[in-house]
Amino acid sequence: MISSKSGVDAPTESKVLVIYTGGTIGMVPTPDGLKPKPGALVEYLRKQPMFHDEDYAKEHHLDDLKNTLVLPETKSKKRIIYTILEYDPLLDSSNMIPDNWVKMGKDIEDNYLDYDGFVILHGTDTMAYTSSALSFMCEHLGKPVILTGSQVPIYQLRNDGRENLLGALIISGEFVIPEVCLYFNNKLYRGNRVTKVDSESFDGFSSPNLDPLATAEAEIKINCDIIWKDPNPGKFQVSTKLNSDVGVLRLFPGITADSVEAFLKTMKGVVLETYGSGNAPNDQPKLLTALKNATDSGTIIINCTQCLRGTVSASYATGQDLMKAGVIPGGDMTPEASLTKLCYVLAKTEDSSERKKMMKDNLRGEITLLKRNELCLTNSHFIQIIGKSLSISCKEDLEAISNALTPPLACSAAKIGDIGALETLKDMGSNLCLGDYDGRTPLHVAACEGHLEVVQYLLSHGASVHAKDRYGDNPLSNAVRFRRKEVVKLLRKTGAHLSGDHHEEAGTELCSLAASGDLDGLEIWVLAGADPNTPGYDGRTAIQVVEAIGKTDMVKFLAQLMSKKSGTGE
Ligand code: ASN
Repeated sequence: MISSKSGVDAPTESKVLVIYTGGTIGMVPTPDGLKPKPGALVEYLRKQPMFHDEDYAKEHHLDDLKNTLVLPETKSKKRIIYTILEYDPLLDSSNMIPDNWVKMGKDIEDNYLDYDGFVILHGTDTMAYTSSALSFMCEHLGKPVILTGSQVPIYQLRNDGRENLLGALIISGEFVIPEVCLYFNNKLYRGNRVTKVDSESFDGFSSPNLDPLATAEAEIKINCDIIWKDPNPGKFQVSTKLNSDVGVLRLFPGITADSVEAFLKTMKGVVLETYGSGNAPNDQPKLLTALKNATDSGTIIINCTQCLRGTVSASYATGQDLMKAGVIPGGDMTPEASLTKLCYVLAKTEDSSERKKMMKDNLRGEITLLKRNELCLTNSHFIQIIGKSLSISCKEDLEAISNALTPPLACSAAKIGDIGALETLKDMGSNLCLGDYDGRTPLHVAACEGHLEVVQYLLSHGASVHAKDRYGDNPLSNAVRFRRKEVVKLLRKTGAHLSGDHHEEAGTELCSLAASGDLDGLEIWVLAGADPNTPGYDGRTAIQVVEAIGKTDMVKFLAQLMSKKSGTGE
C-alpha cells in the first residue's frame, strides 16, 4: 500500500527539493531561439498564487529561506514547501552528458535526509535518458524522485509546464513512491520505462510496456500493484561511477559487417537496436562473426527492438542466431534504459559474467522478466528459479523432490538450448546425466534439437553417449532421426554408436533411403556409422538397390561415402 503522507497523525507539511536543470519549461525567446533564463523561474513562481502562498510563507518565516516557496493547501490539507536549486548553467537537455546525471545524483544524495521528495525540472529531449540513468544510480531509493518539464515555456499563456510542475510537486510531497519517475500530462511513469514520442503534443511521453504508476484526474490514483518493491532493502546511496564507453547501433537493411565491426571495436557496451522481436540478418556470416568476436572479447551487447512496444524473444532463427553470438536479449527494455543500465553496470563490476547477469536481471523494474502465463518448463527463468529454490534446504524429502524434478528441468533447459539454466542446475548440485520418466536425458533432447553447444557442454560435464531411453534410442539415433549432422559428427567423435536395434535396422533403412533418392538421409546414417554394405531385409545392399533402379549418380555418391568412411578407419 502506498501511504499518502497525510492523515490524522501525519505532519501537515512536507518538503520537496526542486532541482532545476533547464529545459523548455523555463525558456524565453531570444534572437537565437528559445533559451533558459537564469533566475527567472523562481521569481515567476513566487508571483503565481497557485505556486506560492505569500501569507503562509510570511506567517511561517519561509520568506527568510532562499528560493523557498510554499503551495496553497492541498486537498488533503497539506502544505508542500519546496526549495528550488537552480543549476548554472541551465541546459537545453540536448546538451546533457552523463556528468550531468552524476551531479543530479549527488545533489539528491546530499539532500536526501532533509526532504520528503525530489522534483527534477528537465528538458524533454533527453529526459527519458536521465530518468533511466538516475533509476539505476539511486540504490535503495525510499522517496520519490520525479522528473518533469514541458513542451511550452511556463511563461506563455497556454502551456503544459504549470500542470506538470504542480502535479509533480503534489505527488512528490504527498505520496511515498520509492522510485525515479517521470510526470507528464497527468501521468506518472516509471522513469526507466519511458521514451519521448512526440515533440509537440502535451502527451509527449509513452511507457509502452508498463502502465502508468499513477494518474492525476479528479483524484490522484496510484497503481499500487506495480510500484517497485526493493527486493533487497538497504541504505540509500547513489552510485556515481558511470562508464561512458557505450553506444547504440541501429540496424538497417543493407548495414555492412565492416561498419558493424568498426563500431563495435570502440565500445565496451552496445545497445543493438534490432528489428521486430529482436531479429537481425542471419545470412551474413561476417556480421554474426563480428558480433561474436566482440562478445568473446568482453563487449556487452544488449538486444533491443526498434519497435516501440513488445519484447525481444527467441521466436525466430534470425533472433536466435544473435543469442548464439553472445548478444544478451534485452526483453522489453527501452533503448534509453538499456544504454544507461550499461553505463551503470559496466562501472559497477569488471567481471564479465557478473556484468551479463546484471544486464539480464531486473534491477529497478526496467524489464519484464516473467509473465504469469509464461510459467512453463520451457522458460529459462522458471527453470532457474525452481532449481535454486530446490537447493535451499538439504532435508531428505526436499532432496528427493529435487532429484525427481531435476531431469525434466534439465531436459527443458536442453530443449531451449539454455546453457545458463543448465549451469544453474549443475551449480545447485543437480546431476545433468539423469533421465526423465521416459529415460530421456538432457543429451537426448539437445541432440534432437540440434543444439551443438549444449551437446558439447553436456558431454564435457559427464553426459553419457550410451544412455538409452525407454524406446531403446540413444542420443545418436535421435540426432540421426532429426538429421542433426554436426551433432552426429560430435557424438561419433566421443564414442557414440548406433544402438542395437538401429544397428540391425541400418541395412533396411539405407536401402529405403537409397530407393527414394534421399542423399541427405544416406549421408547422415553413414556418418552415424551405418555400413552401406549391410544387407536390408531382402538381402540386397543399398548399393545393389540403386544399381537395380539405374541411379548412377547415387552409386557414385554411395561409393564416395564408403571411401570417406574407410578413410576414417572404420
Ligand atoms: N530542447 C528542449 C530540451 O530538451 C525541449 C523541451 O524541453 N521541450 O531542453
